[in-house]
Order: sequence, then C-alpha cells, then structure tokens
Amino acid sequence: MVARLPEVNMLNVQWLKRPSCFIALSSLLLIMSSLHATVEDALSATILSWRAPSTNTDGTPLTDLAGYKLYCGTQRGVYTQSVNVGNVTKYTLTTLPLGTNYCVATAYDTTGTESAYSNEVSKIDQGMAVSGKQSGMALFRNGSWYLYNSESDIYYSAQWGVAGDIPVPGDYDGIGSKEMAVFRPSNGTWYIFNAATRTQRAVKFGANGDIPVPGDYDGDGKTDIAVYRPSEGNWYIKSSSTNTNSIVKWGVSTDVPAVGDYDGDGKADIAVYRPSNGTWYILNSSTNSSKAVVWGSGSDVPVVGDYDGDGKADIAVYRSSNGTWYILNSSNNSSKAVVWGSSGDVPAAGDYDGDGKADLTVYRPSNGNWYVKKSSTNTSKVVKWGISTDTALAY
Ligand SMILES: [Ca+2]
Ligand SMILES: [Ca+2]
Ligand SMILES: [Ca+2]
Ligand SMILES: [Ca+2]
Repeated sequence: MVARLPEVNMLNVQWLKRPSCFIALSSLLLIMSSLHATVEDALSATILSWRAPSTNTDGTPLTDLAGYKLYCGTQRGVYTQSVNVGNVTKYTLTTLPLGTNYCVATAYDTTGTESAYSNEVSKIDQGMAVSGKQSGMALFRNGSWYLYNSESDIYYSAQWGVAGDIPVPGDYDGIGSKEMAVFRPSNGTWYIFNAATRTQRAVKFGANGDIPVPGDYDGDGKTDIAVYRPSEGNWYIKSSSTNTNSIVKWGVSTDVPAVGDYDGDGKADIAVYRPSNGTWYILNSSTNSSKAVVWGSGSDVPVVGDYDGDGKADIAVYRSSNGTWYILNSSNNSSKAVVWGSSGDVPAAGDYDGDGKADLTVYRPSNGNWYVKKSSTNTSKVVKWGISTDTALAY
C-alpha cells in the first residue's frame, strides 16, 4: 500500500523587486520607530512560489488539497521556521535571518495528511550585499538603488535616499560588505543603512559644495565619513575608531580628490589629482610622507584602483576623449595604456570577477550597458543594467 500523499512540484524562489517602498529619508528621524518594520520588510522580503500539485503519490487525482506549509532554516535540510500559508501558491516571507536560507514546501489535504518536502531552494540575504569579494554593479536613480552581481546573477533594489543625494556606499559599520549610504548636500548629512542590523543612522558631517570622500583612514575596517572642501583645500575626516574629527589641508580648489591605499598599509591615503598640471599629490598614511607624481593631463578622470592586485592602489586616469585608461602599476612601476570605452562613457572600475584585481569597466549611459574587461580571463563582458540618467558605480 503506497501512502497517498499530495505531491508538491517545483518550488521557486525570487527576490522581491520593490523599487520604492518606504518613506523618504528626510523624515527618517521623526518616525524612526515605525520605519523599522518597513525597512526590514523592504530589504528582506523573499517571495516563494510553487505549482499546485494535482496528484497523490500513488498517481490518483488529488481532490482534497487544503493548503501548504513552508519550512526554512539556515542549514541545508534543517528547518527551524515553519508557516502554514493556506491554499495559495505564492507567499512572501519577511522574517528570514541574514545569511543563506534554505526553504522547502509541503502540501496537505483536508484530512491533514502532509506531503513530503518539495525540492529545497536557497536564498542568500546579506542585506544589500549583492557582492562578496566581487564588485556589484550599482545604479542610483533618484533615491532608488539597483544592485546587480553579474557573476552570481542576483539583483536587489531598494530605496535609500532622495533625488539630489550623492551615493557613497561603504562598510561604515564593519559588517564585511558594503552598505547603502548617501550624502545629502542640502543639509550636509550622511544617511547610512546598516544591512546587518537593518538600522539606519543620520550623521551631520559636511556642507553643501563638499565632495564626499569616504575611506578607511584609520584602518579599523570601517569606512570613515569624510569630505573634501574645495573652497578651503581641507579634508574633514571622522574617524570611525575614535569618533573624533580631524582636518587636513591637502589640495586646492580645482583639485579632484583621489582617495586610495597607495602604500598598502590598510589605511586610506589622502590624495588629489590636479588637472592644471596633471599631477597627483599623495599623502602616505604609513610614513606621513608625501609624493607628487605626474600622471594624466587636464580633464582626465582619476580612476584609482588596484589593477595589478598587489594590495596597493594604482595611480590611473581615464581619458574620455580617446576612451583610454592610463595605469601606473604599483607593483613594478610599469605603465600601460588600454583603450576601453568611448566618449560619453563613465568609468566604473571594480573587481567584477573577484580575482583581486580591478577590472577596466565603463558604463555607457546611451544604452545602459556596462562593458567589463575581466582581469582574470582578459575577456570582455557586456551587461545591460541601467538607464541614461542613472549614476553608475561599483558596489
Ligand atoms: Ca575607519
Ligand atoms: Ca595607506
Ligand atoms: Ca596595485
Ligand atoms: Ca578583476
């Protein structure tokens, strides 16, 4: 005698794409307590769906289907949460913990007889961390974030900020992955979303006209809030380890800040690129010594990154007029010029293939394509992700 159990077919999991789901940041502080649930809902929701079974395990028609249960847990095959969802074929879970979650479904009939588990599905929820060691492709669009990891093919979207904000993702809380953050010029405030605890904070630091220059200046593993004030040539840095502020005069009004860890000591180094003479002025954190390097000309865009993978930032510029990257490798002081991009493209270097080396990458607003030159294989990858008005950046 074969047990007559209802069967459950494929269980599918999908990310909830919800581009705009909570109140604008300007009201955050007023309604902090009521906002929490909304934020959690917006950022952790997962939709599970499945097909209704039509037969029992013995092949007879299933005529008394009554509903489904979902079981989830953080280990494969070990389910610590369950919910009776009733007779629906789609359900939104909002209570899964961060990390990787595994879920299965069962069906039950009117007598309460429950099926065996369905296939297992998994979902990785690291808050907004679509990327591990790989960079994700981020778009900032009027306060909405759209994140995509092209290697693992997962995406995430959420609202964090408003139009006019400057996106400044970083690991401000030391959670091991980037967090959504914006700098709002109009009120000189940073709004940071902690993806691990799903809490937010607002820090007033800087003024309208300042250029945000976040980086880990004190080397504690947490991104420090910082701005460069062109009118003064001053850097204002809030140390995450001591919560104290410091001011360093480094640069003139026309300089372009170019933060990076050039000496590889784990601390971000204050640096500027000066268009007027094509010179980089770098203040090494390890020795507090400075150096000036002529590299680039005029309106070249600094594209600091570790292209040779030696743990030190490399001086590099992208020249829009000829779509060429000029890179000075820190490991052996050799240089290279690579054509990658064309006029109108926006450089967005990041380590998209996760090999520890920055990949030459441009975002083309006219067609919403990212063009990545993967350092691991020297092959190119084109990813359509964005629209013309988006601000594109590695995440
Ligand atoms: Ca820090
Ligand atoms: Ca350094
Ligand atoms: Ca390097
Ligand atoms: Ca790479």
